[in-house]
Amino acid sequence: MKKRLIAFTMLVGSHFSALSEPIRVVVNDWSSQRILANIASQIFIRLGYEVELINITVDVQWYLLKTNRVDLQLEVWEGTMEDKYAQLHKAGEIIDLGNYSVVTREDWWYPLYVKSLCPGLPDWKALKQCYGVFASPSSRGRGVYIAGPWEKPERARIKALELNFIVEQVDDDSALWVRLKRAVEQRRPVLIFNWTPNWVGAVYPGEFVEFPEHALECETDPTWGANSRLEYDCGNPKSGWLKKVSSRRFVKLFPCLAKSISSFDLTNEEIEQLSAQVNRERLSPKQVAQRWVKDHRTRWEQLFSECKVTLPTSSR
Ligand code: TMO
Repeated sequence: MKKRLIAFTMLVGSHFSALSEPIRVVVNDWSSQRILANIASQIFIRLGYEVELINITVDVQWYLLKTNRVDLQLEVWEGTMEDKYAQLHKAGEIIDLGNYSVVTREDWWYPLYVKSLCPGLPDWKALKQCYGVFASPSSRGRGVYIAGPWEKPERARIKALELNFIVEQVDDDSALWVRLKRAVEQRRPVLIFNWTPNWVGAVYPGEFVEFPEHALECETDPTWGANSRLEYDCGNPKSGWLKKVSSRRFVKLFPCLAKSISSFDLTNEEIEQLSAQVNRERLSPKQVAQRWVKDHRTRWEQLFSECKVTLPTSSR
């Protein structure tokens, strides 16, 4: 196989050299990202490319993107990933393939009934009084905030805002939803990490905690904000971006795909509906992607129309 592909390269030029290399698409640990990774993969396969799905966490992905060992990350969120993204992008080590027409938010969140158990919410200052209702048997009276595995200095924020809380971190999104479901069934107070667009809000009406407004200086300048000695005395952005990022290798080897991906767009509603198919209809990310690719054929065929791999007939 390899030998044949090398022969093609000599025959038809560098455009086809890409064929000998699979496109490595990053798969992370929450539904919508898994689905988009599978959608891209399904499209690439239908166009004639070879694809590998690479399961890794967000904190591992940056180094692999920068060293060209993985190629494509379809969901980079401002609230949790902007620091690392900005650092690598500024150094020219990753490629920005553009934003979706999506407005994102990621932060502390609770189902609505919690408001009556902690009066003053959504204002974060309410948590200074009623942290006790969020305590668990092992938290020694402190409130418990249940976070996902995504990087954000939650403990730094708790410290800077002088909140009497501890962070309990779970492994992936479904672990968060298990905790949420259990609390809702017993109408117990619960504070979890959540985000939009996501399927959760349509099933469990809820709200984000309103922390002090986010600003870049909040994360770099200790004197900024309510706490004059510490950084992170603010919330995450309320209208954050969602973008696609690739390795440098990807745009060199697959310029046509890179161009098309940069025009690939989705709305908040579409991402919510996609994630609901995994979390409510219990389909796998791959099944959801197959359904999407089938139902939106004209849309993606148009977008990727220039990128189809057509081997010269003489080589068959
Ligand atoms: C990155 N995430 C959407 C899970 O916050």
